[in-house]
Amino acid sequence: MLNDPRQYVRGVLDRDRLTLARTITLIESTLPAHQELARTIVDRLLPYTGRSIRVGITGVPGAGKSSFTERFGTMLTGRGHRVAVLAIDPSSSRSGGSILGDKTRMERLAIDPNAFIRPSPSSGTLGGVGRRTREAMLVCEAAGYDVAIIETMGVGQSETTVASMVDFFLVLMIAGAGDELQGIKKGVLEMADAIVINKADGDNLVRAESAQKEYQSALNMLMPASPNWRPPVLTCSAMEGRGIDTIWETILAHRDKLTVSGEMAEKRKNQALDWMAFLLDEGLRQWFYANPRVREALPGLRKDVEEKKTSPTAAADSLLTFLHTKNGS
Ligand SMILES: Nc1nc2c(ncn2[C@@H]2O[C@H](COP(=O)(O)OP(=O)(O)OP(=O)(O)O)[C@@H](O)[C@H]2O)c(=O)[nH]1
Ligand SMILES: [Mg+2]
Repeated sequence: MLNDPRQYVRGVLDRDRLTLARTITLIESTLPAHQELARTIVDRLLPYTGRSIRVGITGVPGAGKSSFTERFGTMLTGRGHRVAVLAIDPSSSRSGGSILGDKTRMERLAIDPNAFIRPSPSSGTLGGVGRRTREAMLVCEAAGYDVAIIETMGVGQSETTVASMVDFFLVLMIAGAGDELQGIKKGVLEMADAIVINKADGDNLVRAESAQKEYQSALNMLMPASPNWRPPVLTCSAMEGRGIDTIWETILAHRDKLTVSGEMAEKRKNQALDWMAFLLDEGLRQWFYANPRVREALPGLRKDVEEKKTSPTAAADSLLTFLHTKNGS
């Protein structure tokens, strides 16, 4: 591995795929030296970021996220865009099996010179998925990708994390038996800029269209997040390639409306501030637990609380007093 940040910065700006991949590997690394190098590189690339359309995609396993991304991504590269796909994959850190699955579901995109696909493991390192994915996205933007697709499976906090770093959050659904709203996590509807019912093909077409109506009426009952955008419910077939262009047009219309109203700039600004607040929380916590006096006193105080010798409040208070002393003293 190289260790001169300038080489990485130049390589990324020159759109060299290998350097891009290596930079993301540094971002994902848990080694302090790599983390520091990554921080320097990302900082220097920052002026070249922010120019992509950032699209988040979520959906239950099997909804067709990878198939959709394949269609959507190849349509975009066909129109002259450069597309980066960052997939947050809970299983990739385990076996890599599902990366292989995705490679086969994204056969064309995986070999498309104007696309860059990168699965990112969802465990480890400071800031978790949020930090790695956000920084990987920034680096891809600096490498000239003008559409960034962040794909996540609907697990844990990953939907909220992804929604907080994109311009447009797309929830991919499939028509199921019975209550169409079953299985959708509360809060996900509120985050959606559009809901798309996939697999609207063959025998499933009628069910997809009735699901569309049900979701639309559910959405109509919610207060839209923006006065200028009512999240639509669309249908598509990733398999047949139907409805994919309408989704892109919807994303562009959303961007245009919110750009004119000033909401897009506001959204990105707030995302940056939220991100800073998150990093501060994270850093404070690390700093606190690294304090030698905290480390020394914590086990005893935990025990005292367990045995009701002291109250949780008193224990926390006495630990927090250590913050008034210099770290390490
Ligand atoms: N009929 C039909 N099948 C589809 C469509 N899109 C995807 N599928 C099928 O649905 C299955 C799941 O598709 P994936 O693209 O792997 O779904 P995913 O959401 O990425 O799944 P995970 O990565 O496991 O979360 C595959 O067998 C696809 O062939 C579609 O539009 N119509
Ligand atoms: Mg997938």
